[in-house]
Amino acid sequence: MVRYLITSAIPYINGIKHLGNLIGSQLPADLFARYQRARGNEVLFLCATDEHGTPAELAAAEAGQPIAEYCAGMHKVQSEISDGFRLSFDHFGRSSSLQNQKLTQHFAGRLAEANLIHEVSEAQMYSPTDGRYLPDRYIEGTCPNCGFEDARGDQCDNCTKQLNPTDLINPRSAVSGATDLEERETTHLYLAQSKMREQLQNWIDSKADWPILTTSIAKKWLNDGDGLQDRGITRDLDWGIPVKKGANPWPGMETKVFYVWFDAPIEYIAAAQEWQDAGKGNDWESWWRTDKGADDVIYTQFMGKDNVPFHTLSFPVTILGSGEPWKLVDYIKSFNYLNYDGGQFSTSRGRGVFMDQALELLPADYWRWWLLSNAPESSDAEFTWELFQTNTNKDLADVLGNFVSRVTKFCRSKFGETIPAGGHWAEQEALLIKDLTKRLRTYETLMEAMEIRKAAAELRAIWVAGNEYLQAVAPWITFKDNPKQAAAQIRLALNLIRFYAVISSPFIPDASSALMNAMQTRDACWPKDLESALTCMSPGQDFTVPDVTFRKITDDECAAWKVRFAGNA
Ligand code: B3M
Ligand code: ZN
Repeated sequence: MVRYLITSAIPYINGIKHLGNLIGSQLPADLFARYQRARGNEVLFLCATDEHGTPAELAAAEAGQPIAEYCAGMHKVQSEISDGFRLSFDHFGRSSSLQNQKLTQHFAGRLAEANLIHEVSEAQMYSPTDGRYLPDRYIEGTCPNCGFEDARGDQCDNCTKQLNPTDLINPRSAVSGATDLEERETTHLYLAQSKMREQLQNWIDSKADWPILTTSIAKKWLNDGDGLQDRGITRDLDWGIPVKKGANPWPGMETKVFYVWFDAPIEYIAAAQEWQDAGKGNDWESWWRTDKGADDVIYTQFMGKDNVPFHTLSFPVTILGSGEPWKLVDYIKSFNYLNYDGGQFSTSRGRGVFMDQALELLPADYWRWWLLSNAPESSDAEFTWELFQTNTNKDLADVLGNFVSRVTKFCRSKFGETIPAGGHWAEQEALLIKDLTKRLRTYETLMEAMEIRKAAAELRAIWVAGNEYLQAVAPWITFKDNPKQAAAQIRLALNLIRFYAVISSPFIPDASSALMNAMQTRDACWPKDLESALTCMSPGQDFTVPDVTFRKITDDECAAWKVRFAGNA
């Protein structure tokens, strides 16, 4: 018996995320969590808002709100939108929680004891124009690695390299654009990542089954001469976790806070503690500590490719360096980018569809299905309205929805809203069962391996097989000469609806529960043997004809949405 610990990258608090962010971590993590639960496994699925650092400070300033207030408000907003997308977190925490504060300070204390933190007196960018130090996103400039001109002080978005603010070429203030920056001496704490190179190397090398996207990024920075250089983990900011050594003060660090990327991954652990403290569970340490029973836990992380260096290098250094038996991640599923209609999603330019807007247009399942079945796994993917319309109309309305509608309406007209009795399965049914058995096992293997696009394709093929069966046996024709045989066929088809509801629930949870309700069944057991799964609803049981499961998206809607979300150039 294994247990599944699942985390999604924790979204920055600064505003509502777009569909590209959603498919980059939270949605696939939810798919996997729902799948494992549906298989009867115990799951702890955690996420949170990432509330510290310059993104939060800049956003609060722009909103003209005190930062604590801004974060509390945005946490609520993000939490409600996650619910709207049916993201089934067991807990949606906050990196600003007291639990995370204590745990972050604890880790820093342990790392200091292990001589993995040292103090560095360094030049820090100071902007006289802004009257402040410029850490991370307060500073922009040219990436010394790839030449990208809008690299930020902590990372280049183009080549994913982790940076220190002083690495940037032609640095400028992100607040005022000022370039008259001065370097001032100040002392910061550095995490000695380089001391752990060998341990990290061995650990990454042992992960032969990880996606190439994950290991290639990890290896690139591990083997790059200075990719694993020591990193500053403190900042001159007001908002953040105060720098302490466990519960003790850290002399000289009184005015500093930890760097957001130091405390954000620790929130994965703290979120479990928050989950327990909120009364939703107990024994959180049994999920996270191998000395407290976490040996049977399989831990999977989901994230966009830009987050991979922090999860394969920095965070493992924190965990391993602590010398304590915390659980290390077992599998990292990472994603490329989703682009929007020939360009990039852009928050500043309002380009692309954001999570709140998407839910105003259509129910969550439409988005879930399209995004997951087009997940940017092996390469970047692109959202266009044409593709969205074509794919969802075909898969959801024409294939799945139409099957449900034809079967239930035909049955109602000939036999009433009750599973009909009589007749026997013949060759066509045996063939269908054989085909579905093979396909279901493939689907399970793909879901287990988190091959999301391929799993979606297999699920689609399973829906198609039902339609083809119906077309081939044509109960509306059979009925004329042999109503009993038509009853057997339609009984199987009604059972297929329940079967579809069960196995599709990780992708389209709302439609699945609507179909379960229509079939008036609560039996959501994952099908093992197809023959029994397709005889689960017996003659005499009532059902109802459901409302339209999926409607079609019209050309007019698409044309209007294309204009509405084009953004201001
Ligand atoms: N907040 C970046 C992002 O939202 C960052 C992830 C933290 S995961 C510990 O993409
Ligand atoms: Zn770069």
